Amino acid sequence: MESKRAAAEQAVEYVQDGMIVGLGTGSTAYWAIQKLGSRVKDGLGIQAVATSVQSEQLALELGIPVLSLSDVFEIDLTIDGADEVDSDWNLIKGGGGALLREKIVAAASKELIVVVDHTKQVQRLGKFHLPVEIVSFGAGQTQRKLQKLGCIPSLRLHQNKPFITDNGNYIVDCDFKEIKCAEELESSINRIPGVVENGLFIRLASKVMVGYPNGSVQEL
Ligand code: ABF
Repeated sequence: MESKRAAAEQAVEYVQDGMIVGLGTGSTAYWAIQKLGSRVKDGLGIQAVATSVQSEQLALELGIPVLSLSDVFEIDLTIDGADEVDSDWNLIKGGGGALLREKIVAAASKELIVVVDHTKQVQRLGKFHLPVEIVSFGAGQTQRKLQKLGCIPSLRLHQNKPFITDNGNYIVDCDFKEIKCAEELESSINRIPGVVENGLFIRLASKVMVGYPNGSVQEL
């Protein structure tokens, strides 16, 4: 936890008064939101857009003013976690099931700081099964088309029922073993009818901060 907290809190140092801040989702983004909450209590004047109901609720509890993304032209800085990050700063995200809003918020942001612990750094993406958000209608068809792209697809379950995202969709976790061309795969997946979005984030990160157990942080 120290590694994640250290990376998240160092990322919050980049938040300036007056900013509109994107709030990520997951246990690393959690620490960024906590730190932002304490800076807001000390007088920092920001407004936030959350990437999940969970992060929005946490922000409101901490007194961070929350906006709807529809009311915002552009986000100044988003701080979010990731499941894997490679040397080109391409990411796999979505382990927490929030990838759709995370990708929309990331794409609306001038800057995206990705905060991870050192275990998330990989040479090649794919060991973490790629989350893909799909609509429930024809989910079997969609999974079969994902399989044809070279993966073993598994419908994500929660308490033995399909996991339902904040947007009312399903998540399929796709085991590609190793992803050789992330950019090409990202487009191929999104061309499948029934797919809403996938967890490959290609060239969206502007900075990566990596935390270590001793509390040190490497800014890539
Ligand atoms: C979120 O952060 C998700 O996209 C990703 O799965 C998660 C990483 O998990 P954690 O920060 O809890 O390790 O953005």
